[in-house]
Amino acid sequence: MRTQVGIVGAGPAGLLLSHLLHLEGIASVVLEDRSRDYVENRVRAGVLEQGTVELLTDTGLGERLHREALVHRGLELRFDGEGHRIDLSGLTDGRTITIYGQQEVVKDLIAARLRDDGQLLFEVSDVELDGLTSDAPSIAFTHAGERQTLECAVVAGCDGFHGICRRTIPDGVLTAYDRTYPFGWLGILARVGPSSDELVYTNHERGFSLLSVRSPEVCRMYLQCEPDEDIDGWSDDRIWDELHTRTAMRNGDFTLKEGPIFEKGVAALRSFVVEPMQHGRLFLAGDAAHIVPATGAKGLNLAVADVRRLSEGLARFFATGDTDLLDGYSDACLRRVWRVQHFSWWMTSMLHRFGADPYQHKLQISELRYVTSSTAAATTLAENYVGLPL
Ligand code: RFL
Ligand code: PHB
Repeated sequence: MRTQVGIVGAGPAGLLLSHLLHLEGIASVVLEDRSRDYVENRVRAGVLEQGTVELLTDTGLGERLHREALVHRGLELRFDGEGHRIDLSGLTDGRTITIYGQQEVVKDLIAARLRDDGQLLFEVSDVELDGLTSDAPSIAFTHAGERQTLECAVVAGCDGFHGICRRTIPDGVLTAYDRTYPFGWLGILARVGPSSDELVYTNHERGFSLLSVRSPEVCRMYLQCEPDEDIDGWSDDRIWDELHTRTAMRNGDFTLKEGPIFEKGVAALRSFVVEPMQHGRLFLAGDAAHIVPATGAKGLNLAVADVRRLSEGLARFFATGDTDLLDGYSDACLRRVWRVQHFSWWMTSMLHRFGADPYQHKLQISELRYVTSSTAAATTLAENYVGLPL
């Protein structure tokens, strides 16, 4: 098999890259180790920055998104039993965020690639990269019981944090930076309408909680938990009790609506970056190169920003042979990556319980009071949350 760009991973990064390259007239093949059904139903992110929505819209992926997604103009920070609204739009010249499940983005991307005769191979195994520092790299893989080789000019490593592309790069090439957090998130989906018009991020003495939404009938909610929390210890009743406790308002002015829970899972929180995001003809994009804790709602948006740059560099390269944009890919992405690393770490630090440390809790409350009372501080949160034009 032969193509121009071999893409490993059919998450948002790999699929969107394949779509953007197609619009530039560049051929690609996407290799994914899971089934189509699995990647279309994997529940993850929900918040799209305006820039992400604009890119999806401009490239023909906005039809269902604009029909079904929810546009939000603010969010709430809740602490000490009181809610404080951050006017995201008012503080950022009218910019908004859009709530649309990551798996819906993935479904739309897969539909678009298949409509355009894109080559997506699901359930491949034993992916191996070769010749990365030559100008003719290749990807060996097994599909439907048959070992095959994909010859290409460039490999895009879009295979997420646990993928093989980053790990294929020889020792000594990459520098890794990371931070783990002493907690995880227990996330649920419930069949119930939202209890609040906007997302509610709560700092409570029993731990962080987040109320989000997917549609007028489905809510997404999270609780801070142990990083290795056993989900079997969490009955539906226990989850609702904990959500009620953490989101309660001192004046009793909030009612959390309950409904049947139909999805539960625990995710660890982690910050991670490798530099550079390139080795020879291998370019890393999305979670393969960097991870942020979900508190800033940035991971998917960062993956989109990476592949937008990568597609521009590849378009120039295949049109002219010129590698200047590709050579600058890693540095250009890393500027945004580190801004988002800081923002996600900051939101996480401000909103979670780090053990019984009364001093740190006092600092958090002081910072939350500042962010919710100073226009300058609120603007910092708002402009990062809606997405900076880096
Ligand atoms: P993905 O989505 O992990 O896709 C990688 C794909 O590669 C496949 N793969 C392989 N394929 C072939 N061969 C191999 N050896 C392979 N190894 C792996 C995998 O099966 C998979 O299909 O990475 P990508 O495309 O970079 O996308 C990144 C996003 O998925 C991620 O950053 C976000 O989900 C993070 N995130 C959020 N981001 C946001 O922007 N806004 C949010 O509101 C938000 N909330 C979240 C989140 C992540 C969460 N979890 C579960 C980690 C909330 C949660 C709870
Ligand atoms: C979500 O809706 O899944 C979501 C929203 C905001 C976050 C993280 C996840 O910060």
